[in-house]
Amino acid sequence: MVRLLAALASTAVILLCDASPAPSTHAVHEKRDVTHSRWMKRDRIDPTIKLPMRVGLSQSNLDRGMDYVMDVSHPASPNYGKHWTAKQVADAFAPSEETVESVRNWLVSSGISRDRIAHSDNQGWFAFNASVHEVEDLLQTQYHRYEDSETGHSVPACEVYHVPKTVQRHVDYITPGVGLRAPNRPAHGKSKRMKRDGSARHDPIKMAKMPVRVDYGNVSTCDVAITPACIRALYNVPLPPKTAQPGNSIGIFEDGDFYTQEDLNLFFANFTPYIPQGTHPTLDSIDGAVAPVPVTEAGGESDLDFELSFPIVYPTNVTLFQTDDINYSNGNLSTVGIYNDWLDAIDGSYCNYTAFGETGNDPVLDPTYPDPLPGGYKGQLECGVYQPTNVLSASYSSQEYDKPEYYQRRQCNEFMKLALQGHSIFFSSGDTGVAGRPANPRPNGCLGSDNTIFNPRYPDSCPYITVVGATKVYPGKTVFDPESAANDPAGQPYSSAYSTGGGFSNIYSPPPWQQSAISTYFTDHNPPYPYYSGNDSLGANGGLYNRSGRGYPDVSANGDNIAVYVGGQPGLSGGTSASTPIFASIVTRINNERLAAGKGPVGFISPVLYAHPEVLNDIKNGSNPGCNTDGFQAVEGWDPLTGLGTPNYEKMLDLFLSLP
Ligand SMILES: *[C@@H]1O[C@H](CO)[C@@H](O)[C@H](O)[C@H]1NC(C)=O
Ligand SMILES: *[C@@H]1O[C@H](CO)[C@@H](O)[C@H](O)[C@H]1NC(C)=O
Ligand SMILES: *[C@@H]1O[C@H](CO)[C@@H](O)[C@H](O)[C@H]1NC(C)=O
Ligand SMILES: *[C@@H]1O[C@H](CO)[C@@H](O)[C@H](O)[C@H]1NC(C)=O
Ligand SMILES: *[C@@H]1O[C@H](CO)[C@@H](O)[C@H](O)[C@H]1NC(C)=O
Ligand SMILES: *[C@@H]1O[C@H](CO)[C@@H](O)[C@H](O)[C@H]1NC(C)=O
Ligand SMILES: *[C@@H]1O[C@H](CO)[C@@H](O)[C@H](O)[C@H]1NC(C)=O
Ligand SMILES: *[C@@H]1O[C@H](CO)[C@@H](O)[C@H](O)[C@H]1NC(C)=O
Ligand SMILES: CC(=O)N[C@H]1CO[C@H](CO)[C@@H](O)[C@@H]1O
Repeated sequence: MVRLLAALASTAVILLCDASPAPSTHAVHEKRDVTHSRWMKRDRIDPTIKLPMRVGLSQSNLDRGMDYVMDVSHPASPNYGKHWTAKQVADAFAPSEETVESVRNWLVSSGISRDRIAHSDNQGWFAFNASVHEVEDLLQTQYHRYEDSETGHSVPACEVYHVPKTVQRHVDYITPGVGLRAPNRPAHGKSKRMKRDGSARHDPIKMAKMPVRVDYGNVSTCDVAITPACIRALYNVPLPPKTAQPGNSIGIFEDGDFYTQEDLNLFFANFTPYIPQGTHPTLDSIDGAVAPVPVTEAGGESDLDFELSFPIVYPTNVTLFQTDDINYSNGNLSTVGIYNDWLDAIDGSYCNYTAFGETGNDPVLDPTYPDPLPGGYKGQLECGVYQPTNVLSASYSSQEYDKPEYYQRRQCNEFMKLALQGHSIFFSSGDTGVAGRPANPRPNGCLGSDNTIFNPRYPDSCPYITVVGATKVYPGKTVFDPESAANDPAGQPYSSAYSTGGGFSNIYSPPPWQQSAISTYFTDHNPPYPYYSGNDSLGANGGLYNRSGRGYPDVSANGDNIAVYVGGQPGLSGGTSASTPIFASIVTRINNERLAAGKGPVGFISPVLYAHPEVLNDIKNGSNPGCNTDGFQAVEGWDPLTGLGTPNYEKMLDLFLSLP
């Protein structure tokens, strides 16, 4: 590609003919409808230059993914719990023989001979080299050089291209095509570092000093500090089982934040003497990631995740999916995609998966391996090197707004495939209420020209993720009182304001298992804000949220005043970062019991929980302010800040043991 671009840059092309209109046998397949001020249209491309063409084939049955997931995850389905194998998943979605043949026949009959066409191993796409002249004929288009004003890169692209109507449904996308994407690295070696806003990373961990008045074994101080004893009391979790079921594990995702053994040891010694000193997660290091780190570099996210999960699941294994080499994970580089490398490592088929106009990792958003920087990971991108655990927990999220929709949909589809295979996936709902994370040009983290519109989270809005919001035991309350939604104004007790994330997607509509809960919410507890919906534009009618979007979170758990050791010091930590491993650990305990009873893991649990909200503690008090509003209110039933509520382990266990 580098050589091609150099050739383009040095070739002056003067060709002024207009493309004649495409024949009526053809249809527009893709047309660029966004104008990118960053990209400048330059000269036509020399017709003799060869382009590396790739035709992504339409996957079969993509539109049936939701039905397939319902079939194995809905408690009323006769196939409940009959999770799919990786091969069943691959076969169900591979392009059909008809698709492969139709596209190949079109190419061959257009003059691209059979021996020039390569077919990817995963059946997903065709590749061939062809001259610009051939491709312009094939796609009834014209190629120009487009120059990226920020990096100096040039890419060949067209504004619109056509394919025969008879093959259109078999083609996902063609590159080079309308897309304008180039690596964010400068073309001319000069380093112009793009500052990242940290938006792809975990919410900043909030820490406050540990108050002196805490009796660690006594639940009477849970309104001051949440200890493992408080969590057991809140959610009815008995002390951990004596034995762990082989192969059962909770997998925790980390990127750019690292645990330290010294903190885990201090925590175990003070709060959970039944966990031996030195107990640590099993490290599944992805693309050169290293953990643990010395206590001086302890990460508040990782320490919190393990100090919450071990007390609930021990002696069950905890797996650490530490992701990305130090150059990418320390946030110095401009890439902002973080889950794709993890998903590649636990499902090799994802590395080359074609859908939504993209194959494999995104060249702009995702890290590139081998990492060319000094000290970077020199291996190839790791594909399928680890097994995904039964439960996956990630306390990292950003905003839908930060990533292109095709990128999110491709990734969401992978979460769907993991759900089909029986994995439960939990993400945190964010710590900024109905707003997103503040970052220029959105100082309050809200959308629209006036920064007033609520800002939904990514990847939370993907319906195949079970999203966890945060609750709190307010001062003066006990673990036997109902909890409230977590909302701390600045200084109480952390230095910055924190309110549990929640709202409605601008991308996905409510999945079938959630529809009735959402409509009950709107009927019985209509929020006092104007909204937009359907095909309305963002913010139409003065709307602050999308009334047709998937609502989140799905559930919640405590996420405030959590007792931790970080950097060798005791303290209080908070955030939906805490809620997520708590909920995920409780589900891991349930898997342990199901496995002991000869059953499979619970898999994707949202459909069961929406059908049986009685196994959760409904949270009916509190709000999640943001965007200069009070946010939403916690009410009876599902609401967009505490979901269906917090876990009641005994009730959940009975329910899940009663299912096949
Ligand atoms: C296209 O050409 C490049 C460079 O000559 C070559 O490496 C590649 O294998 C070719 N691709 C196909 C599909 O023939
Ligand atoms: C817990 O603390 C309360 C108040 O300090 C005290 O009354 C109670 O006896 C303690 N319970 C236990 C089990 O130590
Ligand atoms: C826990 O993980 C270790 C290391 O991978 C493995 O040897 C052990 O068998 C696992 N234990 C269980 C109960 O699965
Ligand atoms: C990268 O970021 C880390 C902080 O995460 C900093 O300590 C380090 O100096 C940075 N390295 C470079 C080369 O900028
Ligand atoms: C990449 O990592 C190496 C080793 O830690 C470090 O020396 C180098 O400064 C890093 N480069 C950047 C750009 O962060
Ligand atoms: C609102 O959500 C729906 C999903 O149901 C989506 O199709 C639509 O584009 C969203 N509207 C806006 C303005 O984002
Ligand atoms: C949105 O627009 C599409 C295409 O114009 C139409 O099919 C669909 O019914 C519209 N949806 C709503 C909710 O109005
Ligand atoms: C309701 O939540 C507020 C904080 O939003 C808290 O101050 C109050 O104590 C809670 N009330 C009850 C009855 O839990
Ligand atoms: C068959 C195929 O296309 N394999 C590719 C899958 O993705 C990895 C990582 O991007 C490549 O190295 C393989 O060549």
